[in-house]
Amino acid sequence: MNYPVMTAEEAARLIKNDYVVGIGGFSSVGVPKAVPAAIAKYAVEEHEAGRPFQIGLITGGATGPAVDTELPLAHAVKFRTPFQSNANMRKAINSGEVQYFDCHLSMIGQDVYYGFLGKMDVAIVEASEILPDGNFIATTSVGIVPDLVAHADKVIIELNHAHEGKLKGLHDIYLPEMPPYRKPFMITSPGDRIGTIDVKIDPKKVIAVVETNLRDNQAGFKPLDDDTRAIGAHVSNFLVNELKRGGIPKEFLPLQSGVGNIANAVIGALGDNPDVPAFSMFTEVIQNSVVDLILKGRCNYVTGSSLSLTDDALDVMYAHMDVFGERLLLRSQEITNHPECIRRLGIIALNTALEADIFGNINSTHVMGTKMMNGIGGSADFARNAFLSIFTTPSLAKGGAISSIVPMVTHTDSSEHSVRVLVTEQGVADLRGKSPSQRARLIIENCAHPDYKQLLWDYLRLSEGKGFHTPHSLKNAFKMHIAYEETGDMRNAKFEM
Ligand code: 0RQ
Repeated sequence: MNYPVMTAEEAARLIKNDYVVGIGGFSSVGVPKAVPAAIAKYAVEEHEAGRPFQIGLITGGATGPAVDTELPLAHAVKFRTPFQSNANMRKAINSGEVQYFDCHLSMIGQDVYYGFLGKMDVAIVEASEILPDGNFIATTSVGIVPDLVAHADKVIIELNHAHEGKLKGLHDIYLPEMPPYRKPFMITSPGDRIGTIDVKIDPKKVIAVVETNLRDNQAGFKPLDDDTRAIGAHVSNFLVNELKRGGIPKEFLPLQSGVGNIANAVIGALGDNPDVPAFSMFTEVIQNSVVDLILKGRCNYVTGSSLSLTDDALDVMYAHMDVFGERLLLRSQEITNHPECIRRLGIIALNTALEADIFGNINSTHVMGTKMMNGIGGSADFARNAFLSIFTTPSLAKGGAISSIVPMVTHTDSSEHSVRVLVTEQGVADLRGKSPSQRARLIIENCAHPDYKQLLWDYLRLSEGKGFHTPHSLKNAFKMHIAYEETGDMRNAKFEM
């Protein structure tokens, strides 16, 4: 196919002030890197010339430094959706410069093609190969790329030679029909294919191809500490006990694991526990620990929307494509996170909280209820629909000045109705079939840090016996948070009678 080839700088000039731009990529991999960085430079030039230049960004999820560092530093972003995990973008969001619309990741692709987000002027996506018919092979993620190229008026493709010839056949691309004509997704086991290996595109839309040779440069993980080790051990022991008592079928069930250090450590711990059978994963982000587990035969199969791997882990995968080619599949996030698939397959979902309240409500996104950390991501897609939804968090943050177990969360991402099990380094609270009062007792006893147990018991006792189903005291519910803001330590909270 004879698409126009040009430099990133030339392609950047095709983007106009006020454009809505779709950016491919997911969990900071498979992201176009050269054109967004060139747009940032172009924005600075435009601002220096006294002309306005800001664009709206619709992405699949986190989009890495070329997008989430360079563009906010150039003050070039008007709005962004749906998930980011970058200090510069976070700062721009929390200062009010960027309007941020946080959204369940299973829904953003469909929001695009339902037209809920309006017209999209240009999509910029990364490809590892352009096929003779003009369609292309994606790179290390799928995200919402099929939706973006279907919906955008025009498309710019970054052809990244760093992955040339390595990824063909690893993708399963499927774009659902519009309701009321949508059909069931015929996925009854994690490896079922329902689509094509390439992304279909109308060749008339392609206005530029920019050639690159750039690795994803994904950041590594923090080394395991005692807390993450303990959380991993609690989760795996809990699942082994469930298996023994028949709470989980003897075949075991596919796992989903969230993003970040804790999620990566938990999956590693599950793989290391000989009593946990070799498992499959139906997840959103494939992190480093999975590569190791596949090679050890501890993970039979993994399907996700991105290979969120450090370069060395990706090299290990590329060196063993005979193994990974049979055991790994990348899909769009609408499929990996779809309630239909999650419920049918009976996923065991493992996600991370910033804070949990004593009744089991989870805040994964808002520090002190106001400052955005990353976004809800796919956590609630999985939590709401899983066979078993487990949330983990260390019981303390900021050196102990914050208790992650609080009377009332300052923001709710996954509610008490979705959360089945809460795990901290202190222990496990199995919340299934328990009333709010019973849940509160279990969470305080099993999950709260000893430094905060008495405070939380005091809170519960203040509110109990007053005829409430959910024993809260509205005047005291945020006293711990207020104590942190005013004195720098939640332990200074004083409840009113
Ligand atoms: O901040 O590094 O400045 O000290 O939060 O905490 O312990 O490093 O945890 O990397 O596992 O991330 C929930 C953010 C956890 C992530 C979250 C501070 C703490 C530290 C990070 P510092 P850790 P992790 C599907 C799943 C939502 C999306 C999701 C997330 C920083 O897991 O974004 O699940 N989840 N997607 O000090 C104030 C508290 C705190 C706190 C921790 N209570 N108050 N700060 N911190 N607890 C996949 C996708 O969606 C792509």
